[in-house]
Amino acid sequence: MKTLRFVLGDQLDREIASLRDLAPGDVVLGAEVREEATYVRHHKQKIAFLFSAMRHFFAGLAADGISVDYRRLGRHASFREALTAAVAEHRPDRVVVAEPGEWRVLQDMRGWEAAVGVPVEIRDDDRFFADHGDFRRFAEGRKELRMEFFYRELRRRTGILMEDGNPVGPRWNYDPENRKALPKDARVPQRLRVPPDAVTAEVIALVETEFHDHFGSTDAFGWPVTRADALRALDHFIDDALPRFGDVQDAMKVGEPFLYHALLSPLINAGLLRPREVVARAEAAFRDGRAPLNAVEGFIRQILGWREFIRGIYWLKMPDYAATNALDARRPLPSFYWTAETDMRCMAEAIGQTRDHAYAHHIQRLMVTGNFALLAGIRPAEIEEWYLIVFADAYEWVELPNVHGMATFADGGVFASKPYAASGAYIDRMSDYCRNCRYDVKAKEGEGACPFNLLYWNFMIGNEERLKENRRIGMIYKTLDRMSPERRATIRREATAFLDRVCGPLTVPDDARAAAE
Ligand code: FAD
Ligand code: DLZ
Ligand code: SF4
Repeated sequence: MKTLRFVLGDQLDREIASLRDLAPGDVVLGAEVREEATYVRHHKQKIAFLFSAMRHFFAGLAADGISVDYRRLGRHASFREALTAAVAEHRPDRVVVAEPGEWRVLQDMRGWEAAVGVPVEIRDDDRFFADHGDFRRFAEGRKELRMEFFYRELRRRTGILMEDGNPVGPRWNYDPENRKALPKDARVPQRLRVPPDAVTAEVIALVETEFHDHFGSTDAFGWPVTRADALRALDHFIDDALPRFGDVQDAMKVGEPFLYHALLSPLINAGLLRPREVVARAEAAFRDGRAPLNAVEGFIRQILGWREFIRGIYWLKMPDYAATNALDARRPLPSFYWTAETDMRCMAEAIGQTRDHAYAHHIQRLMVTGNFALLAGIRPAEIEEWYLIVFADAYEWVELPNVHGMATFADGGVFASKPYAASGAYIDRMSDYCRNCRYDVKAKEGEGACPFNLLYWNFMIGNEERLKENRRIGMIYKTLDRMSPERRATIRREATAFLDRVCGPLTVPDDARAAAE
């Protein structure tokens, strides 16, 4: 039976389900299509990374004697168009594809069979530790969905960091040890950056022509684009950064975009690295005494815990998940999210490095750009689109729950027990940003006060009815109860003036807009 196997840009793994029973006579299809690069206007570096990784991957298959049909940008506008043309050309008996990472694409994929006139088999994407059924069973009958319990279930099931049925150490979680600020004399390791080869250089030129008006710069491009270089990057992380990853996992520093983070998410998400091998390498580093448990457990929890859990939430809750706006957030996204031109040093650092590297680490995403969006009440659709655009690792399955749920609480607490709202004090504790900022992090209001302080209290006042019954933030409302009405009014007035200036006026609520239409 002749099979056409369609491998998407984030499925660049020789062991992907769609290639598993590859037989002589089969054809493997790949396609650069404009729709995928423009359904949101992805960061230039993200497009360049993916196109270059795709070209290398398919060239590798061809070099191994596999029959490849690789269609470069310009021939087809969409996946469906590329597949239809390839089916007409190769006349296969069937098409095989692995399930995509986005609801949008799955909906389209379900219509491919009718469009191309041959059976289309959509296989589970089993690069993950858990499948959809595992997560559904975990979620069934639970009042609260918490990452920690799913993580423990996966630890037990896989035996990762386990001994005789118990967690090694013997705790499940070493997070309390992982919240240190960066010591003043810390020597941050040089990170592996792979300079563009000829393929990447060609793709960068293409991107600069075809997508010149997209966000971001390609000047500092340094992503590995082959499996061999991805494995080098993994080695480099395990040897040079993992041992300190835990201690200062939440720290931030001016001019240091990477610190001890893995920089592996674009590679894992695109298929160049397998989550299982990344976790196995980290565990081996602990077992061999090359990295401490707090670092290794902390790192493995990100992949075996958070990554799996986030994916579970996405597929369990979509498509309704994306439509909620639990805190009635209605401000437009400020323009400095695109320019990095703001006096807020923390925001300028996080956004500036995102423009330059298509990367910011977790705490910058959560507690700087995410926290601002939460406190300012940025419209969910706008902030979500920003996150989907700007990071080289962003696909909706992982971006959406992180933004809609974890950072902005727009889902009303599907899996977070409270909004991750923080004032400037948190950023000051975890970084040197505030020392380098024109605003005063100690000042709560008035000219020159840190906007995060003003917005934090404004957020708490504005959401009092929604949040005051929440056990995890009840204490804040006790403080608020002691605040004089005059001070509350000052905070509301100053915050509104600030938000009107940097974001623009409140937009019409979605339900009112719908009613008017
Ligand atoms: P490290 O900090 O070194 O962590 C190791 C690995 O753990 C990562 O490579 C990643 O595979 C995994 N991981 C860690 N945290 C998460 C998480 N919360 N969800 C899923 N995987 C996780 N990650 C993405 O891959 N794509 C996204 O689009 C994305 N958007 C995010 C948006 C927001 C608002 C937040 C708060 C987090 C987001 N994350 C996203 C999760 C996380 O920030 C990134 O995975 C991480 O910063 C990638 O950098 P790293 O490889 O250096 O990770
Ligand atoms: C992100 C992306 C981009 C920019 N371009 C392509 C492409 O041209 N061809 C392709 O196969 N995949 C691309 N991707 C990744 C897809 O958007 C991704 O496969 C879907 O969103 C499903 O996760
Ligand atoms: Fe950010 Fe406020 Fe610190 Fe400035 S003072 S860096 S705005 S937290």
